Amino acid sequence: MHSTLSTIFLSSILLTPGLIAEEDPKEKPSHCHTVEPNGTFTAPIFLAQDPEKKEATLHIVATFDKSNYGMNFNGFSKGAAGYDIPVGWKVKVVFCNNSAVPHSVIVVDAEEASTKINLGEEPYFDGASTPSPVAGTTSAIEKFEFVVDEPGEFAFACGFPTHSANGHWIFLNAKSDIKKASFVTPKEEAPKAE
Ligand SMILES: [Cu+2]
Repeated sequence: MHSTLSTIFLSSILLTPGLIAEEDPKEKPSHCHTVEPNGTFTAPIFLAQDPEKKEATLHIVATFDKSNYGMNFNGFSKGAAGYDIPVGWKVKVVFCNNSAVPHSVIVVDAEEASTKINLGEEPYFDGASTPSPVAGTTSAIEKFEFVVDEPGEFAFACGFPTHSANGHWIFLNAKSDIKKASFVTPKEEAPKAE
């Protein structure tokens, strides 16, 4: 199902120090991860893509680790990481909440993500949210897809009130000068608060 390219990408993610270190799979098995035969857990592939079809599949996990009090996607918050997507591409999102606290995903303008207390129910692009972004969902997997039809700086934000303003968002940059999608992480992660 996944291309070799994605596998290489996943390897580089798994080598990133600290990204999944706070997970203790023995104590807290995650339905958002794949259980390997030896009992270890593998993180989902955050990005798979087919540049010929102009399609990207994103796995966005809420409360991937404990950072930012769990208000993170894929271990990142406050727009510290995110996706670069070429304009015109279809984006298929698989959202998984790894927490008993409600979370959701809605695409909004980047500035709204860090300032608005309630992001509402209307995503920036048609179809670009989980089914009930304000209510959110607990421990569920939800899917949605949309077309990035204009360039700009957007965000995958949690629509549960107050979360996004408290940092529960990663960026979505729609670019007309790129030919491939990427999951962009900071080169050096700032030390996480204990
Ligand atoms: Cu949230």
